[in-house]
Amino acid sequence: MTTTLISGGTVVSATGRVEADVLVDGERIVAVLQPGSELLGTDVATSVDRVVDATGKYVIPGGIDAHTHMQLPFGGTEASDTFESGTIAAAHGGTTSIIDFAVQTYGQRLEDGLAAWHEKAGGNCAIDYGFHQIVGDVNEASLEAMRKLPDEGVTSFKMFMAYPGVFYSDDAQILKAMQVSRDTGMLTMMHAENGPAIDVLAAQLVEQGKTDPYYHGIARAWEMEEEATHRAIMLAKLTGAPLYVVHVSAKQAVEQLAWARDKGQNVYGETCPQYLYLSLEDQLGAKSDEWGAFEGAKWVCSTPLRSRAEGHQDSMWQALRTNDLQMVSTDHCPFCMKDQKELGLGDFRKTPNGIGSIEHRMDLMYQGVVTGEITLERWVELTSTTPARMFGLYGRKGVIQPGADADIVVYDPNGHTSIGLEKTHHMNMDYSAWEGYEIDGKVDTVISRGRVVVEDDAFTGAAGHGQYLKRGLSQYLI
Ligand code: DUC
Ligand code: ZN
Ligand code: ZN
Repeated sequence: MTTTLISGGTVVSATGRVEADVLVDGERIVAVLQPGSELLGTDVATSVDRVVDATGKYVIPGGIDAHTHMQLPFGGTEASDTFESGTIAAAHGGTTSIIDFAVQTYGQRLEDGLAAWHEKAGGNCAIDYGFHQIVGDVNEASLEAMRKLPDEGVTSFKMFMAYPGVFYSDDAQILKAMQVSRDTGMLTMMHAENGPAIDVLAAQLVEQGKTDPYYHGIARAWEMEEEATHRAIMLAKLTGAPLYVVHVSAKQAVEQLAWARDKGQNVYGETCPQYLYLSLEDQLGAKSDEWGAFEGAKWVCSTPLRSRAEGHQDSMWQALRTNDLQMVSTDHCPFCMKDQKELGLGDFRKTPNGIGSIEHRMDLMYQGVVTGEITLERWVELTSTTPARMFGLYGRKGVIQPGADADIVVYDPNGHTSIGLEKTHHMNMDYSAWEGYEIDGKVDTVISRGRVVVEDDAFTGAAGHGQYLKRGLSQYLI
């Protein structure tokens, strides 16, 4: 087994920072040592196979992106990252675990949906991966099958209050699924937008000739997110199900979460980098020689980008500070402009919804440390430690301590990252949603279960190194 010492760095956790060396044996962390420690009378650095010099750098638990969609069939096409390309891009960006969404489509057996995802991911991932289950067809058989998901290491499932005719569940279906959540302890994840009402508004806009991508955000008004979030909270309260609301973007939705949490309800929420940095105004202003106003399709996602003038972005950062929101995931759902996003030319409703960010989440959130939005420790908590706790991986992931998997990122606060298609881009997309973003920090070295998978900007890992993560129940609930 290879032994590695990560020496000279500042080990940062969710609760503090300490100058320490981290000793790795094989796939696990075996010790967090005082700098220059001796083992059996010998300097540790001279007795290991490899030393990673982290002097002047941060040593953090590998990022966990708990919301990704590799190879998702959606919007008349398929998300463009495979499990291989998406996890290699993730590794470049300091993410060492993902939790992707296995899909049960309408009319499909739940078990078959999960099996299909194992088929897609198995042997192809560069980093460890787990699954949530999308329940796209709530019926007696799927409700029964859901009860067996924890045995498979799938301890959370997602339902949609949006996308009628695709993934949508009505309130009766949600209620029944939440009863399973209550009985099993599985976390209910909710896409909280009022889909039927949104579809009416979207059709009316198109009838008025308002077909540009910007109108996607107008149709998906924040009121639709606030209302659905409230409804999900009330159904969760009634059933006793723990609730986790995904891709929160509206400040009024956060207010709903905070209201429920203040009453002691097991209610949680994530936001994504796009809702912290990008805005509806940016989308309105986006025009290019190649695409004209259709340039805005690059940022069509759901929930949509929100108005900066209305203060949604500031509210997201604040909620991350106050723990009204607990985590940052990407909702990585990449599509190319060519042949994919361009399906929405002339009708924004036909634009595949999604943004690719898996490679940049750790950097974009680190920039929030630089600008003073969050602390260094909170950065680690939001991107690694809480995702591990929320989704039943803590102890093994999300922490640098003896016995944990050696998923470690050495991050250089004196480095610099220029994001752009021609610069730092390993996602399978023909554009970057983050073109031109500059980060005052840089991923230096990435270690996945003891193996160096990224160094000097080069991928040194292998597709197939990533293992399936059988997750336990959430370790975050009150
Ligand atoms: N939102 C997206 O933007 N893409 C995939 C699914 C979703 O809910
Ligand atoms: Zn969603
Ligand atoms: Zn999603």
